[in-house]
Amino acid sequence: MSRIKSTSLRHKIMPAEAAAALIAPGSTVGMSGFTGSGYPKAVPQALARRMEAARAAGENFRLRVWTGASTGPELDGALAKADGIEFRLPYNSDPIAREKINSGKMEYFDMHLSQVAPMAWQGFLGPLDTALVEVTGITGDGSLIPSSSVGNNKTWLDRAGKIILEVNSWQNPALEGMHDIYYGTALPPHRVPIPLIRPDDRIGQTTFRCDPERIAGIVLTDTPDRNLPFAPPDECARAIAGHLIAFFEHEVKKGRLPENLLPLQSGVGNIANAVLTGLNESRFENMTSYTEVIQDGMLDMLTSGKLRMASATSFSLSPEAAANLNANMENYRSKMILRPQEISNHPELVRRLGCLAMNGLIEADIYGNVNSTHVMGSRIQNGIGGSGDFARNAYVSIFMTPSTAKGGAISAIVPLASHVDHITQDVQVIVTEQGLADLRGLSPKQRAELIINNCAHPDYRPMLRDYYTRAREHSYGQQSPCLPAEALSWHQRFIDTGSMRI
Ligand code: 0RQ
Repeated sequence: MSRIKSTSLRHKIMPAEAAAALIAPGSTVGMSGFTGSGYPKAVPQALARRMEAARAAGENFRLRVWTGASTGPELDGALAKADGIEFRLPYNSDPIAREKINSGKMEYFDMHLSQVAPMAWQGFLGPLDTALVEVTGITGDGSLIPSSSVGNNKTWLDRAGKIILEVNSWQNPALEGMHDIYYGTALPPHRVPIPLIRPDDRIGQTTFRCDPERIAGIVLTDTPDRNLPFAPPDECARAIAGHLIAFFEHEVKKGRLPENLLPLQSGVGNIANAVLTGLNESRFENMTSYTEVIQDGMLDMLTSGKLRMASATSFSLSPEAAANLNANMENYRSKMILRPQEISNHPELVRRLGCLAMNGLIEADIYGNVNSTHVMGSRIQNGIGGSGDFARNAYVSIFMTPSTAKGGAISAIVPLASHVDHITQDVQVIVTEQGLADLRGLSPKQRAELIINNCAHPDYRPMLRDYYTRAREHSYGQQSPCLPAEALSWHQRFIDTGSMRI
């Protein structure tokens, strides 16, 4: 209750069940949440109980769910388990929801994360009935103090017919002041340049505005974010980090990067985290980041002082790192800025700042086309997330991966990607534990030689070379030689090895 300073709003406090009852079957709900941070926890679970009860009574209760990015088991997990999500955007990493999508029971619109808010404003996504948003508190004038992610909340709060808030007292009240909510975006022809020149510029306000008339309910919660541990960097991750840091050193020596590099963008997952650990142990100083997510490695870099500041839209921390952040929020707050995802991932800003984009992949082909999303071309893993926002607009667009998956049974370097998220023009560097391929300025054939020699696992190089040689002989054209039928049959091996869940 003390988190709600606006006394005129306190009468709207209600149990999660009552708030869930305000959401009608079939409606569209814009929920907070980004990489397991700042998502509503109580109302989605109450909704899941209603969905289960409806199903037991032979009724259908499903929702259209929009978020910032991935959430947690209390939201995506609970709703998907209750078969309650009819349609989902823009990113998912929940295993139960993934199964529903891949078994054809849930429609999924996988989007560039920077485009969600503009597309909602343009009206292409349809009306938004309810905003369900976790906040840290409500100020005396009714403004909302954002939580551990900002995501698309500004847009949901402005556009939804009604608003349900979860005020989570687990979130540290000292988060107040860390956020930068920019209200200057507009649709063409009224769009103007975004006045952000450096990663640490503040261009907005620290709170969300919110129309009190549309607040239909407020639920008090005290539940932690989903905080998953990171694996400590193994030999493979360390090797990838080593190649990348050597590349950065080379670029500095050549005068193509400044001594303190350029703003870092780092994807999620263990490899990305290991690269940050490597950078923390490197000779680089005074670095900055302009990224989506602040993960453990970035927090460590802020602690050591190697990273001067971090700009993002959310946290994605292990339980230990979350506890450390919570205990030392006062120290970290001045070095961090959380922004709406349309700003953290904005192509104009990524291009202007010259971000060094470092993202993961599922497979890359020998010409440098990257598949980030679909196993065997059809089975979604997570989604494109912010990788496209950054890759196309980065100063250097880097993709990193172990050279094999599934214990060595599958090569991450293939003749022809079974699905393409990032075309060859958007992929400038590929790095595996085997080595790094700097593809800038190279033709497709030159790229193929380099990727096979530098990035593929030695076990797979002969097969890839054999494919490439035959492609050179039999291809219709010699710009990007290929044998399409045979290249795609390469993926048949995944089934034959028995290592895929089909
Ligand atoms: O499956 O869990 O069943 O074993 O894919 O792979 O090795 O855990 O790798 O966590 O780094 O994720 C591309 C998915 C990599 C991620 C991707 C299987 C593998 C495993 C996951 P299992 P790992 P990571 C900013 C940037 C798109 C979004 C993005 C991603 C599972 O980086 O989602 O970049 N990227 N956002 O076994 C078959 C292959 C495979 C394979 C891996 N070649 N064939 N299966 N797998 N390679 C952040 C946001 O946007 C929020």
